Amino acid sequence: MRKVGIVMGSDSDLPVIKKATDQLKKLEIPFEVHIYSAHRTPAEARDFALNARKNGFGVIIAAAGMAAHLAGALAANTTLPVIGIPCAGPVLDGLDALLSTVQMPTGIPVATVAVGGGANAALLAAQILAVEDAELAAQLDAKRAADAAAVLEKDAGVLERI
Ligand code: RP5
Repeated sequence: MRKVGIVMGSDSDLPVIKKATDQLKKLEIPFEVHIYSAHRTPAEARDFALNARKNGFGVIIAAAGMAAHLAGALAANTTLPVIGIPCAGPVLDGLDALLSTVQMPTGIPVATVAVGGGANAALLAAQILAVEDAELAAQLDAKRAADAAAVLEKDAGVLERI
């Protein structure tokens, strides 16, 4: 199976990345994690994206906050799918990062998840890899069924909680 490449702009993004790696571990999907910044280490970020396909990656997840250009900068240097996670910063609660990540120019797409959406980023990455992996697709179907069952269990018990 191809790996998921995870890049964060700063170690302060780790709590968001942990949500993604927790999901990937549960699904037994191989991944690598790096701290490369579009602004502080642009050469490393560029090299990672340029070489990602030949290094065995199938999809990239990029998390960054504030002027969050990381996902777009990676996407500019690869045609692998790039999933952007906007991270909440100290001033605008992530709206700055959301707009910086999602508003990509035509030709260089970034699939942007919710602010802090580490789990969904991992699940979307899994769904991309599952296009060509029936076993992984079955795991994702089973997770959906388990999640639905958990909601219905709560539905059955909701009156007792009121
Ligand atoms: C972004 O700036 C990082 O992704 C992080 O979310 C934000 C703040 O970085 P630090 O100042 O905490 O390193 O590049």
